[in-house]
Parts: sequence; C-alpha cells; structure tokens
Amino acid sequence: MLDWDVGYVTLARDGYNTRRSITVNGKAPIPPVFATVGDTLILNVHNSLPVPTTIHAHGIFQNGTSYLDGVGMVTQCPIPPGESYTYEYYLHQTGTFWLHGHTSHHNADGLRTPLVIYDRDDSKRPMQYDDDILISLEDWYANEIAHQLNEIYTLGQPFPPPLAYPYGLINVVNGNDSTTINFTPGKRYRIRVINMGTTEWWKFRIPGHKLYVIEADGIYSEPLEVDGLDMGPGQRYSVVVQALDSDEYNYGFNATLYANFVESKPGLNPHFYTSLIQYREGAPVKEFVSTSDDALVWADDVNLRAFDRLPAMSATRTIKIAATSKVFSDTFTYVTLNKTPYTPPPIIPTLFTTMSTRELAQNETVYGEQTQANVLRQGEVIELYMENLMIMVHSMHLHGHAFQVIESGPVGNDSSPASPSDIRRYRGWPMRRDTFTIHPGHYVKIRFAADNPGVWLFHCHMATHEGMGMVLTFIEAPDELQKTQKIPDDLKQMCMRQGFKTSGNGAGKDGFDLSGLPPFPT
Ligand SMILES: [Cu+2]
Repeated sequence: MLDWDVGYVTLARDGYNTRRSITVNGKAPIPPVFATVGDTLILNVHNSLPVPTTIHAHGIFQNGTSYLDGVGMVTQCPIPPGESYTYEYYLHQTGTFWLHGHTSHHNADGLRTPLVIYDRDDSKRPMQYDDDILISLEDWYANEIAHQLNEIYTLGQPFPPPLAYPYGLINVVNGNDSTTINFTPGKRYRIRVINMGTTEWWKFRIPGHKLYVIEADGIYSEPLEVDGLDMGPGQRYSVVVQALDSDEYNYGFNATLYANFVESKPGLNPHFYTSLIQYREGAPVKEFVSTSDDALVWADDVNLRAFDRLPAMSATRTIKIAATSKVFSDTFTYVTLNKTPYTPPPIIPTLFTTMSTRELAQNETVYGEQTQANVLRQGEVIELYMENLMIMVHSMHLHGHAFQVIESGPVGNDSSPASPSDIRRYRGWPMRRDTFTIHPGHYVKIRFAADNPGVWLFHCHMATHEGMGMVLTFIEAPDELQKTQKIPDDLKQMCMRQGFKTSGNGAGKDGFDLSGLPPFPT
C-alpha cells in the first residue's frame, strides 16, 4: 500500500531552473514503485494540488477494471483538490511500467515514476541474470506544460512557438550528476530503461558491452543483440548485459537526449550524458573512438520478436488513421488523427456514457465528435493502419493492450511509390508492446484483439501533441462492458460532487441530443 499526497514543490530538478514541479508527499522526486506479479497495489492518492488530477498505470491492461485506468474525463472524473481516491491495481503482468498523471498533462510537470513488477518464476525469463538495475530517463523543461500549451493557444502568438531545449534527467537528477552503476566481473545484469519524458527521444548505450534486449513495454522478447536503445516517450526496454571478466577498466554508459524535430544546437540537441559503469574504484575509464549512430544496430519496434512466439493474428477489420497538423476555424493549429482534434469530454467521462446508454453505446455519435470515438466489437481483430503526414516523429501509446507490430515503411504516392526494400515487416512472429514510434512520412501497421472491454485512449505521448488533440478513443465491446463491469459508487459520487454527469450521452442527455457541448473548431 502506498500513500501519495500529490502536491507542488518548487525546486531545480535539473540543477539549473528553479520552477514548480509536481511530486508526492512533499519530497521530490517520486520514489519508484516495486511490486511482484500477483500483488495488489493499493495506491491512496490525496490531491493537494489546486487543480484536479488522476493517476494512470502505463502499460497495465486493467482487464475487468477499466474504470481504474486513470484518464481524467475518460475513465473517471478527476480527483478534485482536497479529495482522495484509492486505485487498486491487480498486477497480473511482469515487466517495466510507469505511473503518471493523466489529467492536464501532469506527467510533464513531474507526476511520473517507474513501476517495476518482478516475476515469481525465473525459469520463464528469456535470459537469466544476477541483478536488476533501473534507469529512468526524462526531459525536463524550464517551463511548465501549461506555459508551453499557452504559447500555442494564445491569440497573436507566432506558431510554432519558440524552441525549448530541455535538460536530461537520469534517475531523477541532471544527467551529468547521475549515480555510478557498479558491475562485478562475470556477473549478468538486467538493466531496465524507461523513457518517461515529456517530448524528446533518448538513446542508450554501454560502449564495450553487448546488450541483449529481453523486454519491451512489459512483454518478453527473444534475446536480441543490439548496440543500443532508441526510445520515444513512454517506451521501455530491458537489456541483459554481461559484465566483462576483468576489472582493469571502468566504462561509461551513454544516454543521449535528442529531438530530430528541434533545430540542432551544440551541447543542447543532441544532449550527451555519460555516467560511470564502475568495475573497480579508481580504475581508468576505457576510451572508445566515437561511432556514427547510423553504423550501429538499435532496438526498434519491428526487429524484435515476442518470446512466447504468438503468431501474427489475422485482422478482421482495418481502421485507417492519418496524423495531420492543420489550422482550424479558431485560427489555432491542432494535430488530428482523424477529422477533429480531441478535447477531453467536459460534461461526463466517456466510460460513464458507455455504461449508461445501453445499445446506443454502440453508436459513435452519442459520445460527441470531440472524443473521436471508435467502437470496437468483442472479438474483432483490428489492424490499425496509421500514416504520419506530419514532419514530426510521434510516440503512439495504446491503453489497455499490447499490440502486435506488423509493418512500417514510407508512405508512397503515385509520383514516388515506396520501394519494397524500405518496407520493414515482422519476421516469423511479431513483437507486442504498448507504445510505438512513427517517423515523418511513414506508416505503421499494428494489430490487436478487442478482448478487453473498456474505454481506451490511443494518443501521442508527446505532451504538446496530446494537448493539441492527437488522441482518439476506443470504445471496446460496450455490450460486454455493460454486462461485466460496474463503475464503483465512490467514483460516481466524486463526479456528482464536482457537478459532472454520471449517465447519458456525451452531453449528459438522452439519445442524440448533444446540446450543451461547447462548439468545437472545424
Ligand atoms: Cu506526437
């Protein structure tokens, strides 16, 4: 059981910029959470912020408990200032996850910490290891996320807003002050690496050492030898590293914070951080000639294979979405996955609409257009075909599922069709994970079975893109959901105390009467 009193503290998390940040129990940073599969994690959250908040367990499927997914105005009304709510997480998965705020992008302001779920049976691991090491990676901005979004959505401001160069945090301190990792010759280490950042990507390497990926996003992979990890916001990997036999030298591990959508600037983008892998105190640090990143092998979404060898599922339906960035009728720029930018429901959480509208819950219209609702029927196998028509890379996260990564490649057109050699497809059987990277001008195909009734978001994990509307909602098996799950009374009461509706369509009304919803930009 954990008691989290969520509130603001003012400090310089990056060692330079003193600013307001969100933490728990008055102490920054938030300690990682360690559990064992089969545990029930009881998280008592008290909200001492002046604004509502929620907690989401990233990567946890919440099978049978979709109301615990912690997305404000999607699966619950947020916890208002001064109130408390208890999340009971039933931990049936093992691997590397994280807990973070999922209302008003509170994760970006520091409400985030790793959640590691250990296994009970080490014979089921893809590789054995002697010790378990956790490395969390974050980007940390001089300004709060609300400030960054205000720059985008204030009349008369230039778009795009001024570039921001965050500092990198490694294990919650400035990457230059990060702690030493001790290696004993001959031992094997599992290193869990989490990009729990706001916007930017991280690369991770230990020159002089082989890395074997055994986990991505809570799913075991067949061991894959790589030179390094390249991770978007929300992604996690575990690598097994064999320590060298000699303690003649110490080594460095390299963590590079970068964004290929932000102008390069020496020392700021990319931002190189190095910390010590220590075999023996005082041993000299082994030097390496620098290698071009292009010459190295990086773990990615397609080259991994699931350890359980689950074959690619046959899709029964394709849903096509395209990420675009457009100026809307209110003169602001939004990012959409479909027609309209997503905005959180203002009147009733989407899940409450699903639970209370009987057979109408099957009709996407009842949710209100701004939810970008997509109804999935129980047992369908969805192939999600996503095209990125923007000039920016994205890190897309699906709640409630680990999807199969089927294929990726450039989006061709009639004048320049994509070359077959540029298409990358799973070999043998695909990897499953919950967050994938999609490059500019590229498509990605993923598949998942609609076997987890609930209301699940699919969104870019870059906080500004999420705030600009790059979100859609899957309403999965609403009939099954209505039969098998019940929203706890305390969640309904928390809504009522704040004046939110607990039943009805997206406007809290009957049928298709959506009057009362604010106008949305077109
Ligand atoms: Cu994005």
